[in-house]
Amino acid sequence: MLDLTGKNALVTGIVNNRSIAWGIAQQLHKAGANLGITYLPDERGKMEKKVAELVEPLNPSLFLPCNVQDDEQIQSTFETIRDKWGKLDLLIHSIAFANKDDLSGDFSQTSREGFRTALDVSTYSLVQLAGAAKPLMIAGGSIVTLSYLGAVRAVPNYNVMGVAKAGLEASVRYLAAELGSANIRVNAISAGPIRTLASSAVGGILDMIHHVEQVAPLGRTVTQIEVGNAAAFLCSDLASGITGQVLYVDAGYEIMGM
Ligand code: 0WE
Repeated sequence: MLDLTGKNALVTGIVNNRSIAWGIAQQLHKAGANLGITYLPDERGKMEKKVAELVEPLNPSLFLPCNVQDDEQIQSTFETIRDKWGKLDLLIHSIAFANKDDLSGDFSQTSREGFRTALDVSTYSLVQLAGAAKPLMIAGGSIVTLSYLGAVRAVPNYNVMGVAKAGLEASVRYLAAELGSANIRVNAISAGPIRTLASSAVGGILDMIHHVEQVAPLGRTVTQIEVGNAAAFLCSDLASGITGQVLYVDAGYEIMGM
């Protein structure tokens, strides 16, 4: 049923075994996809080593540095995909960053630089990766990005990231409208709060998770693997009629009023 054999998938956004992208990569691998993994390079090469060790069991056929703030790294990532794979089928965008100072306190005090950084890394990167992927998705394709409820509700402290995710969800719709004629689908998964490297750096994340456990219909939070399963579905032919959507994978939290 859910079969991704013969599909080439580029997965961005893995930093450790708590990353949502790691849950997605595992489930794409399980469904038979051929994986390319990107990592955010640092000066010492620590991230390269760490991510390489983590993803080794998934036998990625490409493993590439890709800092989305560096146009040349994006260009060379997609040149390598063209040279080594010839075509790309699936793209997972699981990247976000805002300065920690901009994720608490008064939203009205967000600096121009902080606003720019959050939207550059978290929002524009989807547009740029999709634009680079388009000419390589010659047999059609599926692009999946990760959003959060803070895009459409004022979640305390999410602040500039809420604006970035709102822009991300709008970008999903504009990309879907453009790329549909090439049979490329573009969707977002709005995941409930999960303990990851990013969220663990946020004060009060455990209280938020506890709140979700009280309110969500399923009485719990979701796992990276559950998000991975939804991503595998959106990547598969089972979702051939779905594009431009935001799929909530949040144990039902979003539907509740109180
Ligand atoms: O999108 C996210 C994570 C966003 C994020 C988190 C950090 C923390 C550390 C982006 N950049 C940074 N930069 C850092 O330096 N989530 C949905 C998780 C998250 O982040 C929050 C949340 C939730 C939930 C921030 C404030 C309030 C709630």
